[in-house]
This record gives sequence, structure tokens and C-alpha cells, in this order.
Amino acid sequence: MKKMFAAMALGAALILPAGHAMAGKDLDAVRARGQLVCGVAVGGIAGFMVVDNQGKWTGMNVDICRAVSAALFGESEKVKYVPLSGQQRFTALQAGEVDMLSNNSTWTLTRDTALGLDFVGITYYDGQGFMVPKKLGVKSAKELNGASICVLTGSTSELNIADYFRANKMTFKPVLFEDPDQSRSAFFNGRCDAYSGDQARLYATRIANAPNPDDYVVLPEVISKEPLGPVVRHGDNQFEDIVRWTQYAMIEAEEHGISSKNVDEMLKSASSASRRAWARRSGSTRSGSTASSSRSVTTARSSTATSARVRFSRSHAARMRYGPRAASNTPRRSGEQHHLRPRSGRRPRLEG
Ligand SMILES: N[C@@H](CCC(=O)N[C@@H](CS)C(=O)NCC(=O)O)C(=O)O
Repeated sequence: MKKMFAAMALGAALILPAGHAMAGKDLDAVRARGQLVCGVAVGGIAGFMVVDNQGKWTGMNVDICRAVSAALFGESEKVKYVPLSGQQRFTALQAGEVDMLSNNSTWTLTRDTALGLDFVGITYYDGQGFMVPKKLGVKSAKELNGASICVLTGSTSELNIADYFRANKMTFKPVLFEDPDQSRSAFFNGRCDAYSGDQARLYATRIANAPNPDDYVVLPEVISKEPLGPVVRHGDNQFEDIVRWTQYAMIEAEEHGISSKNVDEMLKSASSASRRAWARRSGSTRSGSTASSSRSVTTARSSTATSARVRFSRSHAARMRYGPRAASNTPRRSGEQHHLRPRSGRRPRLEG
């Protein structure tokens, strides 16, 4: 695994000027520390970020942190994971307690422009929903008038519900929690009629935490757009570039079916022309970078998410990414680099 992640470091070297004289303060600080500090969600979300009883974190969001570590240090394990609640996460990033967030934060206008933070891309395009006990017999969110709803404070979920119920001329009783573990157990112990949040989180919670998953159902309505992705502090473009292009390299690799299991095989079998084409699409266009770029993509490990059926599958990648194909409908001048432009509807949220 180590050799595969080492290529990420080469990728970073392409971004950074020789001697790193122009590195920004965040990049300098991470380098000097020799460790990336990644903010993840307290309580975890199956498939995205989960900690085992040895303290080892796995999941799709964790893979982003590992890949950034590989890009910076040539090793995926130089990461400290800091669990943060919805309330804590942005202040922790602002205060420099973490270098980046990889915790299912929704990219919104306010968060991106008014908090001194930058969202670097979208890793999963989610939307908010509701989960209810089957025995309630509720089939639609429109039947939730007057319901008590467990929801996390400091989340977009809290704001969306209020909008949704107002727009549908319904009322509800919010039951607010900062701690997701408390929120989950309150719901599964019957303290709220419904549990609301990003849909992937609802499915993950049902699988991982429900006493009997079949006793719960996620209602069909998706009441918001939740483009989720990593966040960094505003002001260090180089660090931001590294996080962004690490993410794109992983998505691009997944689209090409390249994983840690087959990278060596792919390197042997692919023609040098196709490898060059891949490297160009990934943005590593300088000569000599082709092989290393192909290797770097082995960080795209989708296996961790599979366990919770929240799989970052090829179709997810295709639906959720900003990336070369997103720009493929737009005319491109010859030799022009790919634009990172969201497809219609796959953009940050204006509200929130
Ligand atoms: N995407 C929404 C939801 C926030 C969210 O998922 N929060 C995380 C903490 S950063 C969480 O509570 N995760 C654990 C759980 O929901 O069970 C937002 O950004 O406000």
C-alpha cells in the first residue's frame, strides 16, 4: 500500500514549486508537524467514517484524508483524526485545531464565503430525508404534520426541516441534539416520531445502529440538496490545490477502474498513450509524471464504503463529481485544460 500512496507525493511535487519557497502557512504548518490533522464526524457514519475499538478509522471520507497524507508525505498513515460535532467542526477548522474537514459537511454559500473557509469539491451529492419506524405506517413526509423529529444542531438538516414544514403548512416539534449518539438512541428508543438528516446518513444509521433495520423505513421525499465535501481554511491556495486534486485523482481513478488491487497490472497492460491520456485528464501533464500519476490513483479505495451499502460507486462518482466529464458538453479549445465546472444541479447550495 505504501508504494501506491507514494505516488501521491510525486503528484504534490508537481503542484509545488522547487524548494516549496512559496508554500502557504497551512501547508508549511502541516509539513513541519509531519502529520495531517483531519476533522471527522463524532459518532461516525457507516461507510463514510467509522472508528473501530483499536482506534482505527476507515471509510470513504477517511480515504480522502489518507490520500492527502500520501500526497504530502508519501504515506497514507500520517493522519490524526479528530472527531467533531456539527457545532464544533467549523470553529475547530477556523482555529487551526484541524487542517481540513472530511466529515460530510454541506457546501453552502454562507459556509464558503462568510466563515473564512473553502470547500474544495463534492465527494457525495446527498439530500435530506426522514426515517420513521415502520409500525407508524407513515408512507410520506407529508404525513408528518405535528410529528416530533430528532435532528442534529449546527446542521443544515435543522434549517431545512423548518423550511420544509413551513412550505407545506405543517408543524413539527424539533428534538435537538449535538451528540449524534444521543440523537440515534433517542430515536431508536421512541423519543421522536422521525429522525431527519442527510439520506446516506439515515441509511447508514439504520444499518449500523437500529436494533432491527427492517423495523425502520426512509421516506421517499428528499427535501434539500446536500453537496458534501472536504473543507479547508481560506487563504492557502497550495494546500487547497493539493486537497482538491487528490480528490479528483481518486474520482478519476475510480472512473477508470483503477484500484490498489490492479494498479500494477494496469500499468503493465495500458499503452503508454492511454496512460498519458489518463495523466492529462488528471491534470498531471508534465513529462515523466505518467507512471507516477497512474499509481497515485490507487488511493481510490472504494471497498470501505461497501460494507454499509453507501458505496462510492462509479455511478456515484459520475453523478457527484466536478470533473473533466462535467465540462465535456462545453466546447474546449485545443490544448485547453479541463475546467472544473459543476453540471447543472450539481453545485453548492445558495441557501444556508
Ligand atoms: N450535511 C449536513 C449534516 C451534518 C452532519 O452529518 N454532521 C455530522 C457531524 S460533522 C454528524 O453529526 N455525523 C454523525 C451522525 O449524523 O450520526 C451539514 O453539513 O450540516
